[in-house]
Amino acid sequence: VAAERALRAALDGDRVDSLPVWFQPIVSLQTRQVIGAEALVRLRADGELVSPGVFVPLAEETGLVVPLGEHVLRTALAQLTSWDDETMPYVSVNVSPRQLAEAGFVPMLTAELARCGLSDPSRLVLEITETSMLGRGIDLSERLDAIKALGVRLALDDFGTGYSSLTWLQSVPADIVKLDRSFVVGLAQDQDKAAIITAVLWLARAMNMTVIAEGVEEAADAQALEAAGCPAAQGWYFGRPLEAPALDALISRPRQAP
Ligand code: G
Ligand code: G
Ligand code: MN
Ligand code: NA
Repeated sequence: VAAERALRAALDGDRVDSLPVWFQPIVSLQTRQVIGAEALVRLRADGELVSPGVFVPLAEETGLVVPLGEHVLRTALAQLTSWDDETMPYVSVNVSPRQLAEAGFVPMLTAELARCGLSDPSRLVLEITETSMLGRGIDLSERLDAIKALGVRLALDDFGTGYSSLTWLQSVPADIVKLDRSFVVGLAQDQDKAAIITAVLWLARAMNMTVIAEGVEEAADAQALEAAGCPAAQGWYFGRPLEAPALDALISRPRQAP
């Protein structure tokens, strides 16, 4: 209840200050250069940061995820437009199931793309999860086709967990598969995880999708991913979610050999 009140107040007030959008780097495993970033919202209430793990589910239940999602998309697009495409090739934005199911979602996305003046819409990636598909009573494939028709790319988030199935992989016009961190943590010491990663890479490639491994915290896991042929990754080992200027500083700093 306290979190809901704080979220409502934040949406009614100065959103830039109370709902900052942070960015976590996504890197090429071969070059270790930043190839993109995931936008991750925070809630600042009474001077403290509340985790989206707490308030995003609550925003889903109450419907506040609609104005929240619009705020995140607008903020992320403004930041992406201010970055040239060499500094930051793309930004990836999470879209919750309820947000995607809203009738106004595609018109909102279209309007925000026009408003920010981004010349290449493929620099925007939307991350969706399989729960988006279940029991929503909407034709999700039509909605995803409409998003693709705008030139925006799609990523399957948390792939490999929960209800994410091969049907999902086959039925969604996705460009990117984000392999859940449960398959990445401890990969270097786990033959089964390595086998799963190899299989997902093979499957994704056959379907013209690229793979981003999530949750890389250790150098050994980054190395094992690279050896398996995984093209890209994100995780604390490469960088935590940061405010845009801090991410800029990280990108422009000469890289030490890992
Ligand atoms: O940043 P953190 O790891 O604490 O995020 C926790 C969860 O909140 C993750 O599942 C993440 O996808 C989700 N999340 C973060 N930012 C957003 C957002 O802007 N929109 C939605 N729908 N989910 C978000
Ligand atoms: O559900 P989604 O994949 O969007 O969640 C992204 C969340 O994962 C963010 O909240 C982010 O803070 C978190 N995250 C990013 N990198 C790591 C990592 O290396 N380890 C852990 N435990 N969490 C991470
Ligand atoms: Mn995500
Ligand atoms: Na994920």
